[in-house]
Amino acid sequence: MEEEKGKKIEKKAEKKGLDIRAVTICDATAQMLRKAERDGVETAFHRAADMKPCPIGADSACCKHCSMGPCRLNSKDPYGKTGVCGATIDTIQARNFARMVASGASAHTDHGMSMLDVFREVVTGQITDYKIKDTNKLEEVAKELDIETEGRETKDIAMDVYHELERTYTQVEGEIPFAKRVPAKTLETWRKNGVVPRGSMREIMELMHRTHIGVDQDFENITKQCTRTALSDGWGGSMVATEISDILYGTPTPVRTEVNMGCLKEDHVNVIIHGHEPNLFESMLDSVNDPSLIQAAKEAGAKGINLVGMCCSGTEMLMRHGIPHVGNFSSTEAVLVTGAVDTMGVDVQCIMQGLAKVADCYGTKLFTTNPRAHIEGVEHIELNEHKPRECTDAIVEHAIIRFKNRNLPIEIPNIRNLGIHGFSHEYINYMLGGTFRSSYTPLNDNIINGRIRGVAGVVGCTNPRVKHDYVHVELVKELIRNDVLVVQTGCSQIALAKAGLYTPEAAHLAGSGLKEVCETVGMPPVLGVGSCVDNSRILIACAEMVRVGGLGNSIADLPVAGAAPEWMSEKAISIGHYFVGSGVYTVFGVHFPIVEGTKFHRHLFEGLEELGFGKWGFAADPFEMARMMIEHIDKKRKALGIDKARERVLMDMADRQKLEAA
Ligand code: SF4
Ligand code: MSK
Repeated sequence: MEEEKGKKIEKKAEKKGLDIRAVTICDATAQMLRKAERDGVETAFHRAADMKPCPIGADSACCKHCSMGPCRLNSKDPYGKTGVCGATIDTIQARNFARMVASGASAHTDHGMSMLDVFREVVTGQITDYKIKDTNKLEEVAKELDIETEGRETKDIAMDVYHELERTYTQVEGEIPFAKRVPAKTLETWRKNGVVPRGSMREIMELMHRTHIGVDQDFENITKQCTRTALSDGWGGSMVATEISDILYGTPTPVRTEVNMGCLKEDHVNVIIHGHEPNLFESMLDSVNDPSLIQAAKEAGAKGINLVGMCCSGTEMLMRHGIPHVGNFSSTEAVLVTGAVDTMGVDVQCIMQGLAKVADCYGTKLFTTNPRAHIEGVEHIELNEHKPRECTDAIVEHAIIRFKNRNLPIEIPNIRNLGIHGFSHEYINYMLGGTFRSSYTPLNDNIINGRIRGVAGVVGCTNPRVKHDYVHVELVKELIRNDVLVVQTGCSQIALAKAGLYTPEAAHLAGSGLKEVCETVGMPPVLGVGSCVDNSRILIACAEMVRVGGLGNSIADLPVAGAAPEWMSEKAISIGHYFVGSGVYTVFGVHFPIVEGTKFHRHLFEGLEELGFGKWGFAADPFEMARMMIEHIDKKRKALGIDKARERVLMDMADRQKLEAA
């Protein structure tokens, strides 16, 4: 039976024969895809090549919200017919888009609420394996929330912070706590448009209600609730997840570390953690440092235990502890093809079900750990935060057994890329202003004087529907070449780290203005700020740029833009929409799930900006994407009256001499 199964996979892979150079620019992934084909193993790249996306679904021109349907409209003639209930193309698209936002926002807010649960239990002493590590940050957050800190015990402050932040999720009426962080003019726009979030549970519930058959059938009104829900993610669920993770596990500061598959070690027991919640990884860090487990690994013939990360769990640990990272979303199956991974522990989000089969082929032990996320046929060892070591020690023990029984050839791509990661908002503040006057003032000054043209957030997933890492890398290179400082999170951060842009030396790829700033401060032209939940750090940075002054009164005034060039998840849509809701022009790649030329399309791509928000954009090509973002940044510079300063700063010596002679 097993043999038959193997033969079937082999046939499939043979039949497909991917053009590997056309699907990825990551050399390690390419090497492993070649090996996978030799071994007869299928990956998402093969499945993507084998399965054409449904064109009607891709354009979001179908609805299955009730059993009078499913109803399929024609994206070539979108107003030619309606659904059985009479729903128009605009209603159908807006509802589909809204449900993506609801799902994405729920992923982040559920994650954030779990972090808050752990925080509460730590504060009350029910959980003892995790501790409050960053009391300074706790106090800073408390002060922002108007909680008294002077002369009070950490525990009392923490409990007040918990109660206040719980409102982010559960509050039925009133504005969420971190609305306090939103620049006044941006908040005014939100209030005017009725989109200041209440608790995220309420917002997500209402959005799901409104997208039910026969409820909200006005695309503009649906979009309004979409915006409110997405903002409850960005300035709510995600922001709380980031802040609580920093308080519990430490606020990141720059750390030199390596990425790519070469971080696996053939002579070590290799353990990978993949997913999104830091609780699992933090406990695993303790497990792999436990002398008795290290001893057991040595007795099994290994030189030690090698812990590495993947996807966003990996990016958080890279930022906080300098743990090496072996690859982003599209490489999660490929890394198992090395045969060197003894166990992979996963928690929530972006865990491909296909991992189970690939792990099986190479004898890797795959474990699910979160009660929300089991995989059929995969062993589940639940992480109980009251005794997390039971789970993580067990995963290491299984890894040691697998190491001892390794019986397949191992091939690890010999590629590692050194870089500097860990630029939290707090550190950027310090880096630019120094210990005694930490501030964003130097950043704003350099934007005003034109050395830095603007700031771009380039974030998000990778997607086997497009050439892996290519759009991220080319887009970022083009932006920095044009003096745009880039901040990054998630899988995009890892794409650029693999491309070698996380070193101060990469400043030579930047335009002359940005290069000068990087060289003065000693920073790379691309700053990694964490996992996809940590996009909230970019919101905080935007708010700080407004607060420091000189660049307008709202986030919508700033010369900034955002992009998710290879997005794939519903979380990405929620993130994109909270940036748009906050005032940022946000460009997505791959494919935008809307029929072009419809009223809903116009509303997202133009109408929202007219209401004082940001707006959506789309381009599949990285150079076109960069052009659109730079054009927007220049438009904002002009509106601020700082466009001339940039022209002056970019004059070269010959230009200056000409001027002086005149
Ligand atoms: Fe069709 Fe309307 Fe039902 Fe959607 S809600 S499936 S458009 S009948
Ligand atoms: S892991 S959401 S593929 S960034 Fe956050 Fe990467 Fe996108 Fe998942």
